[in-house]
Amino acid sequence: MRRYGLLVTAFLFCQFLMSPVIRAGTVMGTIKLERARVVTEGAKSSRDVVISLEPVEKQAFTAPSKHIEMDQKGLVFIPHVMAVQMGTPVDFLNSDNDRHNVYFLFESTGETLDIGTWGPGQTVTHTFTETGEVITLCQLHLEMAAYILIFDHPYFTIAEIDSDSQTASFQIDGVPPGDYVLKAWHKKLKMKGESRPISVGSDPLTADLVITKKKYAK
Ligand SMILES: [Cu+2]
Repeated sequence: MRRYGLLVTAFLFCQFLMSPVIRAGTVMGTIKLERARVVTEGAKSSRDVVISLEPVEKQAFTAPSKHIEMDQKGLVFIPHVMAVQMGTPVDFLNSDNDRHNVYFLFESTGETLDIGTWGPGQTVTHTFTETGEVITLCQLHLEMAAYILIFDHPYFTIAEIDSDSQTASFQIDGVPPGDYVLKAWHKKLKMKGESRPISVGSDPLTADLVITKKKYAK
């Protein structure tokens, strides 16, 4: 009986060794600026670059149930740039001693949506159901603005441009092998070539890219 048990264990171990292990890949790289320089500090910061890997084959991804936050503090939206998976609840906080409003301008359609005006310490939760770029504004403080990028997949990250070197680096982990389109979004600049097809395997992949003024991007 004991010997039989050993045989079963050995058999299962062999099965384990032979089963194809699909390892998720990593995509990393540097972002360089060409014929452009950006401010990386303060409310007018242009330091954020949103990097995304859009799967070529459309799949339905379950959105995280964990809420993410956008605060309004010192008359500034924090963070200034947010990337979120469609369906993720976003909590809009008010940490000021003043009332704030939140309304969205959907870049692709030009449509707006006002989700309300609320006082200190209050929070309103909104869940985006469309992908794309959304400019977030406050009717009460016209200088306030933030950007929200909504994706229908979880493969994105935000890279920060360094003030001195004017470069950024990024890494996206846990990417299943397959074909993707690599894109970079910046509030003023554009990725050179606009997008790049890449094939992800189980080995880490390096994809360096350049962002520049719109007129030089193509
Ligand atoms: Cu406000």
